[in-house]
Amino acid sequence: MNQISPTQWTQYEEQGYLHLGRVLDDQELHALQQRIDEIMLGTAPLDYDRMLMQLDSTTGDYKDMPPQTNGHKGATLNYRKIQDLELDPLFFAYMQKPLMQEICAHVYGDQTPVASFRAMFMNKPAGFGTLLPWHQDRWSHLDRDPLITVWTALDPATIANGCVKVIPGSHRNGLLNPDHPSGFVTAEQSAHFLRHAAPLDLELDAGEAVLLHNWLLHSSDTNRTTIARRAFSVCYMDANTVCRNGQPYPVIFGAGAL
Ligand SMILES: O=C(O)CCC(=O)C(=O)O
Repeated sequence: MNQISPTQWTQYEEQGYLHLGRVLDDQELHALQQRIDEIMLGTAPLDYDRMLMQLDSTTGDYKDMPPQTNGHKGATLNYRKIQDLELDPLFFAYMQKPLMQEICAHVYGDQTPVASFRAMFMNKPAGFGTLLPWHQDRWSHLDRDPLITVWTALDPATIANGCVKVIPGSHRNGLLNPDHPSGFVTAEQSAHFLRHAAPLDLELDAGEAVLLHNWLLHSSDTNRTTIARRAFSVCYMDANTVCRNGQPYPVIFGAGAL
């Protein structure tokens, strides 16, 4: 039986986001929380040289972020971003849950193989976190746009610790800055949209997830609390997508799936 109703899909199409509710039970949540901390501390049995890792900025300013490069950068919980988490069996199992398959089949068609463009830890370490400016998720080096992201809270995501904010319905304007390599919009563009629609804070409990249309304008603030805001963000795309630099992507559902 489908877990997402036609009414919910209509809401998603209108608003560009959909609360998926609790998607991890206590045991699964605890296991992922523990595993991501092990990955940050360098004690997980993974090939870190195959993983993109980035420490957080110390100023909260986007332009001050250290580069995101392959390999472990020291045992600390102050990572901002870690990609290639499909290499970890626990995160990979989560990516293949039936709910994710149902979402991908609805969006891309049930005969279309689906790959992950990125399986990414996004963190706002306690007392840190970097302000993420308004943007759409799109990448100009792909021959077609990945359409969806499932964003899962591994800690409570609140206004105070930098939950994701969205401008509901903004995905319906299409790509705002098609020439930008990764979907950032200008201050004038975001101000224009914010004059017409109030931003919505997507506060979630740990273990809850939200489905996001990749063209929905979103941003997130710094973390002013003593609680980290750990999250797992997976962008699912049509596995036929071709990357201009020839990079292969892991297939998650359908022919060729890992
Ligand atoms: O986690 C965040 O603060 C933002 C995440 C984001 O932009 C994404 O998952 O596409």
